[in-house]
Amino acid sequence: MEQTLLLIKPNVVRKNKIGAVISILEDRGLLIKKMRMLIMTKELAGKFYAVHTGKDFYNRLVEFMTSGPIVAIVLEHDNCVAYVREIIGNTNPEKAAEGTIRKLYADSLTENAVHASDSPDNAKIEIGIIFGED
Ligand code: FUP
Repeated sequence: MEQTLLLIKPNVVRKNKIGAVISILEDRGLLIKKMRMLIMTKELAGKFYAVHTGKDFYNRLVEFMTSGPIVAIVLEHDNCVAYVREIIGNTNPEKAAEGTIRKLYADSLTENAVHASDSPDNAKIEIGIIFGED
């Protein structure tokens, strides 16, 4: 069964909405296979967001992602990557559809509540970065 990596970002943790986000995921039938709370180091954020190195928003993104605890979750479902991307909504919360996690809990384009892998190949890479061999 296909898996994806979802990150609940620091703004959601600060707003006490971890449970609200997890409820949406479970209510949509997604299975939680692994979960851990962690604080991203600058090094881990650099590895995770390597494709964005050098972009104008990169420093802002790394500062935000290392600003407090995050919750990392491995989810499983048929067609999981595309399904979860639909549930989280557009990267830009102003463009996200009603009822999506980003529409509900994002504070800005950078503080956009959650991350989810954008392809099955990236899901494998990202799960490896966060969960390693466990
Ligand atoms: P997504 O795959 O939806 O997480 O979006 P991207 O990979 O395009 O962007 C990664 C993160 O960079 C986003 F979650 C938010 C941040 N970002 C900005 O802060 N500014 C931008 O202009 C684009 C992305």
